[in-house]
Amino acid sequence: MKVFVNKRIPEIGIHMLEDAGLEVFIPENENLSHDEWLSYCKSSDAILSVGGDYKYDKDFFDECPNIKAIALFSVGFDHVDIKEANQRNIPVGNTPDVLSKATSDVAFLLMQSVARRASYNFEKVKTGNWGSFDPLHALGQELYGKTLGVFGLGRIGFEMAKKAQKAFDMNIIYHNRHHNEEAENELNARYVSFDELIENSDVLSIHANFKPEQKELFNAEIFGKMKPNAIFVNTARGGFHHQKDLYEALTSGKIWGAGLDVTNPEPIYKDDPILELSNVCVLPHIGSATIEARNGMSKLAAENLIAFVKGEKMPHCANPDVYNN
Ligand code: 8YV
Repeated sequence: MKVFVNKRIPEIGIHMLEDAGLEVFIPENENLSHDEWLSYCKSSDAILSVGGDYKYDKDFFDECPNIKAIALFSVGFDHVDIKEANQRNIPVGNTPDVLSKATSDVAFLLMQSVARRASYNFEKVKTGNWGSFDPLHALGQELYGKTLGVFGLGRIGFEMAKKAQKAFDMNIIYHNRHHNEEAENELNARYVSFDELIENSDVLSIHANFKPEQKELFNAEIFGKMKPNAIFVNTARGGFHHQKDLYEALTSGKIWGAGLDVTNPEPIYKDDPILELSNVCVLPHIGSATIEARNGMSKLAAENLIAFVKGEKMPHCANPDVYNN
């Protein structure tokens, strides 16, 4: 079976695939045009898909009828049309758990960076503007005893809530499709309606899987309902927030600050005015960018493909329903 891997990943997964007898193809030039990428897909049986740039939609599946399995190098699968994959009996593997700590670390980092205006102050130092001591300039806020609102309390949200509680004794409220009993028992997390979440969070952190119907859910109306001291943190998907509305909310004082590891669009335009704001910290989607997490992702992606080749269920499958077809 020929597996197309569109970018180099940590060796561990590649060795696992080769040891299992799979033929692995990684192109020399990793910055593929859409046509190059498609032609490699057409000549492969399975894909180990790295990054969110390529869409696996109806057109893709129609053009690549030979593709039998997809192993994503990500936990998110918003770039895959799961219904289309199910209809064609194509299992789609993902990489949960191994990146939960790393991604929640970035949410926690952004929360604190914004609370203490770290990016703004670093910029001042870099540009030679350390300045003289000013007791009133660019003061931060403390997070002790404040309320963290988690939108989507799954594995990553749980890790974020745990850290926030341990470090700052924060109260945890959350909104989800389902109750998270583990978080309610262990962290005393309280399930609230979406409106309650928005209105009561001092820090609002997004950790949900992104679905098309949630596109720009966090818009002017929602920012308008948030607390003026609120910090908005998005490490999930940029599509969750309306970038211009966020800018407006940040400049008009509707909210206090924002920490983004994901932007809308992604990458962010280099002249996006949000980058000029002193109450913002933006990172280039580095949630899972640790040696540990990326090794784990490589291993899980390989495990998924190896299970498929053996005729077994993928251990981490984004569309387990495919096995009921
Ligand atoms: C990846 C991610 O870095 O897992 C995810 O869903 O967003 C990140 O871990 C990104 O998807 C590139 O593969």
